[in-house]
Amino acid sequence: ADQFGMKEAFAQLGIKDINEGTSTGLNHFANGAILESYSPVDGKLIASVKTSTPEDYEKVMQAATAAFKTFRLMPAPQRGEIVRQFGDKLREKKEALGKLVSYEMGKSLQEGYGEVQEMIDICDFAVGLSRQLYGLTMHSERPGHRMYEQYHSLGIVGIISAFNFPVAVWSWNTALALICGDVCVWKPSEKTPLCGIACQNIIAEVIKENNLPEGISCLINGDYKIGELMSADKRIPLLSATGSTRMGKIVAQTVAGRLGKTLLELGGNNAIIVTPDADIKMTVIGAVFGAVGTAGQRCTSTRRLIIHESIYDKVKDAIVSAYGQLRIGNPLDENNHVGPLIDTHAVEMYNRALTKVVEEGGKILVEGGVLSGEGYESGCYVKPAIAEADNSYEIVQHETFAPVLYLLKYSGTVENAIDVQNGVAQGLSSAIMTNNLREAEHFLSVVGSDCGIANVNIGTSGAEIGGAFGGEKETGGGRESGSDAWKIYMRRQTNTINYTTSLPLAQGIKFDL
Ligand code: UN1
Repeated sequence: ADQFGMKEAFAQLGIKDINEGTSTGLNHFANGAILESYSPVDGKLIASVKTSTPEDYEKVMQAATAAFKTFRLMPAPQRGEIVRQFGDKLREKKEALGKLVSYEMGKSLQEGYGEVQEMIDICDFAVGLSRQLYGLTMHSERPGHRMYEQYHSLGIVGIISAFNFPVAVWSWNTALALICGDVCVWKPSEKTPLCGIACQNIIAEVIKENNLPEGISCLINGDYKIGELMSADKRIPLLSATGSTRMGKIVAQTVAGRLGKTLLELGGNNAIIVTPDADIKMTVIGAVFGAVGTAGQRCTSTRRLIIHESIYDKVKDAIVSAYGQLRIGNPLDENNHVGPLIDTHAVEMYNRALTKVVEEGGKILVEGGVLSGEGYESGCYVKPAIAEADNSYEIVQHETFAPVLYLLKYSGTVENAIDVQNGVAQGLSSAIMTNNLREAEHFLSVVGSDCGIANVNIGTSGAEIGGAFGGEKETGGGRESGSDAWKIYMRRQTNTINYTTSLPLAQGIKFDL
């Protein structure tokens, strides 16, 4: 039975052979081993995808190199028009692509649609930006001289993305890279290859309709070896990588070894501080969505709640009771709040975290566990869990990509809570729940949160694309999507022009011949 209309969605996305296990994907430049994609929703084999060999990689890179030579000559606003058409196609396919994301990755349908909405939003943002790739003009110290800076296209942008946002993160990079006149080579997660193929089919249509070379946006399905080739490849001036801190360190060192640029979006260990002045109802919604949304598999997922002792029991009871309302099950069924984890390995990590927190002295408040029986055949559905813990526990210091929330207690002033919040290796997202202006401003000040994202009276996840997205410390320091994140996709050139008949030197240096 095709209860959720997956067949129709696959057809719209140009993906063949649902549940038949036959090859799908791009027929060219994919002559490698077969990669099987299983849905965590029902455990079924969705399709088998051909991966690329190192020889295929080379062909892709040649296609991208050739495409860049012409694409960079297209005026930026015209490149914006290409991205506008891409955004329109995404609007048409939002439902189908959102469903595929939900089915292949396991996030709720609402969040699948939300992810495609982020793609549409970044396209709109990029279209406007295509007329605004501004450089500054400066006043020269020399008479009859003019100084300004301009931004030129950079070249091939490599994109390595993670399973948890299998389509949006690619689009954040691609939409900006394209208006900047770059071309893209994308390696999606091995866990979500069909999302990669669906996106490639959509953008390839736009490229074809505009008679542009396909090398403008390339897809390579493959394992970490493709990532290694990309990291070492001098033809890729910028490598944008999303994933674990472990992966990021390897990529960063290899790319730095050839003095290339990286844009890294790595792990988070995001906390919400709940002060005595917090609105409890808002806190519950923000914390629960933050902790269980995408089954705790967002980089921005709420992992720690740092609650003032004076309201600790009240907040704890409210959150525990909200967890009692959560419906766990097929994410395509909109009655459910929480879908499965990506695979059984993730389930193991989840179990390990729950064992570890107890070993370290934590107390379980909401029992976890793996669900079995009808509807849970994939073995990937787990109960969101809550444990009382201490920030010093090794497991609390670690990002577990699962719905495990740690409650931490603080006493005294907000400074103490900020110390706890900042007392981890990661620095992606953070939030404070308070109606106290002094606490809120303190949290946002230079001595406040050390994260790339700091929110007041909203949770840690669900950032809008208009702001720069990324974090500090072991999160990797990169910023993508909004604000001036586009600048990393371009090379800056400072130009000084002399329109006189003499050649005065800067700094007043005399040099007469
Ligand atoms: C991620 O988890 O890698 O802020 C990205 C959010 C989303 C993006 C998350 N807009 O939760």
